[in-house]
Amino acid sequence: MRQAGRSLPEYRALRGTGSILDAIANPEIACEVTMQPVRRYGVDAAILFSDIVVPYHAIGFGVDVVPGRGPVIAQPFTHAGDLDRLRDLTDADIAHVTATVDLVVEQLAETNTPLIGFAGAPFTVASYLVEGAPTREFAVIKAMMHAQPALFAQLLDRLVDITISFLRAQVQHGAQALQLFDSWAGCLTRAEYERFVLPATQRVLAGVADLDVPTILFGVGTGELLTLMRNAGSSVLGIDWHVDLDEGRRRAQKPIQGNLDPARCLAGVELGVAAAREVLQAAGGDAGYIFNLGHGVLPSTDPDVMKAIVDVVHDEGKAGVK
Ligand code: 1CP
Repeated sequence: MRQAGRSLPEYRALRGTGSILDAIANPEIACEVTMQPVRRYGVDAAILFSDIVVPYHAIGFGVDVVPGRGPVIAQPFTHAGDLDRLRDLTDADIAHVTATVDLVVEQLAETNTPLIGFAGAPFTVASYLVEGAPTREFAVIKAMMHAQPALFAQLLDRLVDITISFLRAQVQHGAQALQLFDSWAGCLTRAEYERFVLPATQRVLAGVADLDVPTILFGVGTGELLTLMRNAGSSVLGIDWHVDLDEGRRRAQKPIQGNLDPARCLAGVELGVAAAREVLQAAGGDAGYIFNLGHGVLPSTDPDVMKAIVDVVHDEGKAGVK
């Protein structure tokens, strides 16, 4: 999740006011930001400080990440000619990312904490490239999907290749798990997901299968899609709070990660901890369960609430849930 970033004062102090892409381009800063939540909270894994648009910025697609808004594309993807702007990713393109992974892995070794590398799944990345900016409707990408299915498929094909290269590089430099964020897949019907999106996601996960690291596939509001997503090939499915944990697990038929509503972390330590306990209760003694929020930490979250939640998860984990 976009976790450390938005709530920690030490993050804001370090990052300043420029584009997040400048912070990501600097391995010392990106390493430090990755480490901040690990030090403060003692979480069981770190997630790399990067973003799903980083590889596309790296190949010069013309991406910026606007503070308070998110990824914005100067010239969105509109026609077949734009496929040429999505060339293969080379090691040199992402040397800053792999340098960060090197630094982080070295620091995490001291506490035996694994690093989760990540990428955006093809559909979610395509939604930014085609829409040009964050959207709630996904109208332009859905129109392309239906009106120009061949172009849409070619676009996703290009994104599959780039995503596989990006994920493989992170593992080659020491990431011990991978998360694939299909954050916005929940805007699709089951039929749309199955026909237009699932095959590309399957190809990404098949393209990293030989690396033998656990993979987590996550999306927001994907409760209705879980019985399809479980066929994508990930080891774990991430779920948000829209679907009850029990029901999510029944649909996923594999280990699940989630699903505390980040809004419930805004109600103070006591209520935040109570909300985390509800999730743990729902998880029961499931040995494969991974506690997480259902989406990123909200910017106004009090770090003391997060710390109390991590502590209660660890305490209860000793009693059987881990
Ligand atoms: O926070 C961390 O240290 C983790 C690193 C991280 C991750 C895993 C960032 C940094 N971004 C992401 C993934 C990401 N980026 C996703 C998938 C996960 C999710 O759904 O939250 C998505 C959809 C994005 C795209 C993005 N980047 C948005 C969403 C915009 C929208 O459509 O609503 C935003 C706001 C960003 C900027 C961003 N990236 C990361 C952070 C900490 C931020 C926040 C602002 C900043 O500090 O500039």
